[in-house]
Amino acid sequence: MKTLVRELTYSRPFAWFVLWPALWMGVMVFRRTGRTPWFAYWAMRRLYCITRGRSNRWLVRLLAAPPEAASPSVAGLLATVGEAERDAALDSLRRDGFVVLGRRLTDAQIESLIEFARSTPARLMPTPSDGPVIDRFDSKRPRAIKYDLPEPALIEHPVVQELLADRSLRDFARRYLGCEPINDLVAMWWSTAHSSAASSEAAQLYHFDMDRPQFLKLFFYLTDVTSDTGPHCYIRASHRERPAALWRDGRHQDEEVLRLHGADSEVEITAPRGTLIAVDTSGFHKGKPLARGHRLILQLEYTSALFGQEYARIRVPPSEFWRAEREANPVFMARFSVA
Ligand SMILES: O=C(O)CCC(=O)C(=O)O
Repeated sequence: MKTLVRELTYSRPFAWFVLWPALWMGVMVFRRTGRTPWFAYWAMRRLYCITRGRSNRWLVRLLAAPPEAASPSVAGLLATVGEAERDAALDSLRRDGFVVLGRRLTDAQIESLIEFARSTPARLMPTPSDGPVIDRFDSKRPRAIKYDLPEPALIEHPVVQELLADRSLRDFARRYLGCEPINDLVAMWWSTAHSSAASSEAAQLYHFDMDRPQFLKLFFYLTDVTSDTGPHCYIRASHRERPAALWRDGRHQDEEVLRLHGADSEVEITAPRGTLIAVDTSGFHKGKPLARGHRLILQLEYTSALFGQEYARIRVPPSEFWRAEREANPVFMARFSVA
């Protein structure tokens, strides 16, 4: 019965009579308030599956800000990447859904971020049955699979601020998204070998993200990542095409995804610490459960519009960084307000 009702929500009549009106109403509310009603967010996710992604392209045309004119020189981590190399990277990203952009952080930057991640209390996931839910990461005695660091503290870290202000990263995202990007998330977390069973909550089962109509995630590995220490895994090209049975929201078992996509479509992204990877996580991806050790990762997300999942609006202190960035980049910094 439950399955039948669920399947009904994927049907075309349901789409025409319920989902499209809900989405349209949500767009009107969003335009007035900057907030998306839950039913419109849900409708966006369902319609994405029913229309094979076309409804999201319509949303992007409706909501995204036009791209700023490209500047000939873009300072930052990708400044040394020539035009031809950058365009080849963008082509790979469009074709495969991800691209490895090489080792981009210095040892000093990495050490400083690791020090922050060790000393800052993080939220344990899944919630442990005993002891505190907020705790510092201890590599000798991990108490959970994931330690998620708090975003308000993270965005005050000087290296994170450098990355947020990095024009070359923003330029890369702008070219991929085809519009003026907005930052909608900065995240960092430890993954551990606390349990070998894949955790759905810690995103260790295949899924696609659909918090917004279009987005790009930049991941920085902050520890060396091998096949044993939790590589980010991606099903090549699954952001563009997928078998009919996989146009369904939710977590999917490895066996199902690999059977339907072909085992050779799975890529484990192993790389040394400091490596930058751009991923369109509207394709199937997951973190592989760790066999040993731990992994620290930093993520910056760029989106076309804040429509969709509830997002954090953060009041930031009136420091020079926030004042200057907020003023120079009102679209990119839209969810931050200076106190
Ligand atoms: O930990 C990972 O590599 C997976 C992360 C993930 O699913 C996400 O950021 O959307």
